[in-house]
Parts: sequence; C-alpha cells; structure tokens
Amino acid sequence: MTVVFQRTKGLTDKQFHYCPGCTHGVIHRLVGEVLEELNIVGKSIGVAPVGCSVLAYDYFNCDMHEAAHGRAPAVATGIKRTRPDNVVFTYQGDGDLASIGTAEIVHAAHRSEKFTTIFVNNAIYGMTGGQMAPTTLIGQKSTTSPEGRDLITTGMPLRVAEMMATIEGAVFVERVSVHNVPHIRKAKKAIKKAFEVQLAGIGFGIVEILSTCPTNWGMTPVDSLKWLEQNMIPYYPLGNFRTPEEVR
Ligand SMILES: Cc1ncc(C[n+]2csc(CCOP(=O)(O)OP(=O)(O)O)c2C)c(N)n1
Ligand code: SF4
Repeated sequence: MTVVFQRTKGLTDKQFHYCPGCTHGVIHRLVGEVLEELNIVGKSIGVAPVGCSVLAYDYFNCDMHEAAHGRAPAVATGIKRTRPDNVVFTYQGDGDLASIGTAEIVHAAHRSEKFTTIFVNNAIYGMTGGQMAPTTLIGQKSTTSPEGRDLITTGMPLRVAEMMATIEGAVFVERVSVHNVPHIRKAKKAIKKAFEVQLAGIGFGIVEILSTCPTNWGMTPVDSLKWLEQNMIPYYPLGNFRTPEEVR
C-alpha cells in the first residue's frame, strides 16, 4: 500500500494530552516536521518548560531535558556550550518565558547563545488554571483579573518579539500565528529559518507563535481561533523583525 500521509518522524507515537482545540499540538507538529526535514532529529536536544507543554519531552523524538519554570534558556546555554555540534532548542510558554523567565531569555539573547527558542504565546497561564500572564490583553478576563486586565494596576502586555528585536544578539526574530492553514504554513517557514540560523552557527533565534487556550479562555476551539485573530494579532502584529544576511 502506498503511504500518502504519516506522522512526522520528529515526533514520537505518544498521544498528546492537550485539550481539544489547543494549538500546542499544531506547534509541536511543525517543530517535529522541521527537525525531520532538516535531518536533525538525531542530533537535536530540546529543553522542555514548565507549563502545559511540560510533557514535551515525551513528544519530540529527540533527546530532551526538563528545566525549572523559566530556566530553559539557562539550561540550553549549558547544553549548547558543552555540545556545540548538537542542535539545541527551548519550547516555552508565555508564563514561563515572559514572566518568571524574562531575565534568562533576555540575557541569553544578549549573549547571542547559539540555540533556538520556540515561544508559545497564548496570553494566559494555561497549566495552572488560567491566571493573568504578562501577555494577557487589556480587558481580557482571567482568574486573577475577573473584571478584565486593568492597565492602571497591571500595565501593558509585554511584546516579547519587539523587545527581542531591540537586542542585537537576537539575530532571528519573527512573530507568527497558527489560527488558520495559511498562517500555519508561514509559522513552519519561520521555525525552519530559525533552526537554519542555528545550523549556520550565527546566534540566538526566537519565533513567537500566537496560540490558543480554549479551556482557560472559556471558548470553543473554533471561537478561540477567531478570538486570536481578532484580538491578539492587532496587539501582537505578525512579521519578521530580524533575519541575518546569511540565511535570507
Ligand atoms: C518556580 C515555579 N513557579 C511557579 C510554578 C507554577 N506554574 C506552573 S506552570 C505555570 C504557568 C504556565 O503558563 P505558560 O508558561 O504560559 O504555559 P501554558 O501552560 O499556558 O502553555 C506556573 C506559574 C512552578 N511550577 N514553578
Ligand atoms: S489548558 Fe490551555 S494551553 Fe493548556 S492544554 Fe488546555 S487549552 Fe492548551
């Protein structure tokens, strides 16, 4: 029988534990496909976060290392410096990277550590039950902002890609989304480019991916895709912020 479609070799056979409609699964698949297409599954080492994707170590078909909440860039730094021939990536949520782990990602970018970060921004703390994250939108309801996020008391949501773009060591910075098929395809291109930057030995690369959390947003999977498009993209504009000459 001719095989016309199969699971990417970049992922294991394990069934995802993610909620229905959660786009963590889509992003896992894109990363897995890129690892397979670049023929780097066997030499890659991923660093899993704390958050809903804590079990990423079960899903990617490469060596994986778990990190404490927000510390994946520090762990990735150690791994990449001691094993420079391996391809190293972190997979982090917005609570992990943009809150408790802000210092780690900022300094890793300033040092231009030669690893790749997949940053999943779903505008909320998913795993712990829907608390406000630094990326929660103004007016967005969460368990710790039941009336909606308030500008005066909590400030503006953090735009990570824009912040990274101010750091010269962040040599590849792009924000993408996975709310529909054309954008999923663009997201894969950005992820591939970020890994190519690492393979070329240039420096630190990050892809911010706008993602859904239907469970904690209190929406159906379809409505959450629409909500992302209508509410997140206006505040978190998509696009490339920096690409090194070598991989253009
Ligand atoms: C040091 C430490 N502080 C807090 C926590 C609790 N905690 C676990 S996951 C999480 C937030 C996860 O949110 P995010 O990174 O956005 O990922 P998501 O679950 O939305 O994918 C928090 C605060 C922890 N595990 N360790
Ligand atoms: S709680 Fe949210 S982020 Fe976590 S698996 Fe469910 S939908 Fe995804």
